Amino acid sequence: MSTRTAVITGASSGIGAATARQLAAAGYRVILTARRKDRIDALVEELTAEGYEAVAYELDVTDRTAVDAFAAFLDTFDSVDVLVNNAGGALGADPVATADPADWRTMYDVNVLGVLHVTQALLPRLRQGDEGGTVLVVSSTAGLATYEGGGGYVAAKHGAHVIAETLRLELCGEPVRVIEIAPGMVRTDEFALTRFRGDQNKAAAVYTGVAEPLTAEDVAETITWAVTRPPHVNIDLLVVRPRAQASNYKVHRER
Ligand code: 8X3
Repeated sequence: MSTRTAVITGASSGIGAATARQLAAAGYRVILTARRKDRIDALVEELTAEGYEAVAYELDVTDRTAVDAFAAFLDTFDSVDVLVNNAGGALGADPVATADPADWRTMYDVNVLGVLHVTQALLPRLRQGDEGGTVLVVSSTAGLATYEGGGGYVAAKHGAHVIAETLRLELCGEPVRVIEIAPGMVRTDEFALTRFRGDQNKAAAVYTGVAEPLTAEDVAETITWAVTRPPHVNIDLLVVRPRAQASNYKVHRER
């Protein structure tokens, strides 16, 4: 059997990078995409040195022309079996009353239209796999419930959640699974820092007193587990939080 291929967006750091490592270890040829080519080049070098098959491709998922060119590039591979839509993020934590519409637009672009672009462009290939294809959306618990200051990010992640739900209905009967993984509090190098525009104190405060937020590796394990189930098993939606977080609101913080 030929090597199965997995495409991971947002693979330059955090959950995306950890997922690339774990899917490679699970036997996939991994195609890493991100805007920051130097980061994915370094990761590809690391994976290649370990004997895995890995390729880096610079991609901004909000740029449809670039995404279509990426899909054409994938024609050189014999199959495209798994798409992990991981690229995304939050900008700001402002209330609806004062939030900057430009931030909302940016979040909609990457978290919703980014998923739409790559999924649409790769779907013809994902439909062709011998064992069927997998579209996985890394959404968030913000895609399932809101919180004050979450508005723009929550709206966008609800959009990503709706793409997964709708696509699963529309593809029913076809050999393509649609999986949604919704992580809660995950401490990565960049998520909170990006959200708070580089303010280290605000970013650190998100995790203050939380003994063990999830790590990128924890979420990547969940993604890898869902992807490696037999083709007839579709993990529709999996919510994963740290033990210290019982809901978006209820987080245990040690003093
Ligand atoms: C991240 C979870 O709680 O910051 O997707 O919205 S939260």
